[in-house]
Amino acid sequence: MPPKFASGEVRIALVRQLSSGDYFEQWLAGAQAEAKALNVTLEVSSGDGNNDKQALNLEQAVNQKADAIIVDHGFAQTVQPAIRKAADAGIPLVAFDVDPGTDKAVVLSQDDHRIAEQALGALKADTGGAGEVVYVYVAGFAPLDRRNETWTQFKKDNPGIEQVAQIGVVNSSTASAVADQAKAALQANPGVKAIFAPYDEFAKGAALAVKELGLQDKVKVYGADVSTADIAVMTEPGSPWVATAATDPSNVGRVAVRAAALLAAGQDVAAELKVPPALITQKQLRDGRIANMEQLNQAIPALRTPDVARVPWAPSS
Ligand code: SR1
Repeated sequence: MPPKFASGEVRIALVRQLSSGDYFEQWLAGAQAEAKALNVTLEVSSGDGNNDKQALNLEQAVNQKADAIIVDHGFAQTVQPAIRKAADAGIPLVAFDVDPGTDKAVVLSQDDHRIAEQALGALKADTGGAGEVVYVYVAGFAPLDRRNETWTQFKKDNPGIEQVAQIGVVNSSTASAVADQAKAALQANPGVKAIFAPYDEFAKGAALAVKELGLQDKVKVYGADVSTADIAVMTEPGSPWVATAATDPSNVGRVAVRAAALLAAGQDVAAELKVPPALITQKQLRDGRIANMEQLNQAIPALRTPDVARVPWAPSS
């Protein structure tokens, strides 16, 4: 272990845009566990959806000369100026789900095109590639924008798929806001067969709307992300949420901290790191009696990616 790490002097700033919801909570738990294992201090801040606040937090991390910075989500125009300052100050940076605007940062993502491809593959298999679909999307979030690229191509490749409504909101109560929007969209479009909702807060909201309208035999939900709470929603009797494409968010948080730690130690890290997702179906969860993330990780060992940004001196990763 490099001496700076052994003495516990290394500080990594984690500068988040969002922190509420299953995905972001699991991600943070993984990041904190990895920081503990590597004996580094993780200084966590969140903009809680306020982009100006996130930019200020990032400026602060630069001014306080963190040994490395992780920027977790964020809008390019608000975070890129401070990312440039970090680069100019020689502070290594990992950009997760945000475009850093510089090739000096390591870019980490979950392979969002693949996430969308996997979920849409399930939608296509179930619908036969034809039918009315409600799409849930909010522009500006890099992972959602990449998933949207795949959705746009999917519609071109499958002319029988008709997007009859686009809904979406990201705030501190995303799932319930999306549920209200989804209800209205379903009532206005009684022929809908599927909802493509590629973020678990979207999928939870969509599933709630379908159930509240009693449409679960007609309308199925195809989502992204997974958590123990999501597994409960997917497997409950009559759930319309039939497939999700996901990584283990806590594993992704671990990867981000490992990459930042390597950079803080002056080691090389690939310019781009991608954590591959897996397709998880309702049938697989029910058949395998999978009720939580631990059981899911046992069933799908590929969700653990210890070789992505492996830290040679780590006790175990
Ligand atoms: C508002 S962006 C939400 C997405 O960020 C992460 O990439 C998760 O996968 C989630 O779907």
